[in-house]
Amino acid sequence: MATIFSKIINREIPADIVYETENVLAFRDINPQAPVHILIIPKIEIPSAREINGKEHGQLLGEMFDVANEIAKKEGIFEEGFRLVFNSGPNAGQEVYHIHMHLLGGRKFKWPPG
Ligand code: DGP
Repeated sequence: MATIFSKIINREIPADIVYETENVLAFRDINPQAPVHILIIPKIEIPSAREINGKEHGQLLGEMFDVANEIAKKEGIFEEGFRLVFNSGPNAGQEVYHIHMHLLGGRKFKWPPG
């Protein structure tokens, strides 16, 4: 089902887009939890990480990680490190059911997460 992220992909609503490939789009989170907080999404609609399987989506997932590393370098947080998160389903607090990788950086994070 289409979400607000489909509207961002289709340029129907604005977003601060930082990176784009044929298959992947990355834009700044509207409610940043760190100095760098970017969402990396596939252009195809997949609701959550629970619908991922390696055979079908391996290439796409690999591309999302390539994009994350590329952005981390551009944002100057590659060496110091960063966090990549997929919130998947209700207990993880997923709000938008279009799979997205959070790229968070620019500060130190705690573990375990809240
Ligand atoms: P999650 O809880 O993993 O589903 O996170 C969804 C994130 O998406 C949340 O951090 C806020 C962000 N978000 C929701 N709507 C918009 C939007 O319209 N634009 C942007 N840039 N980010 C959004």
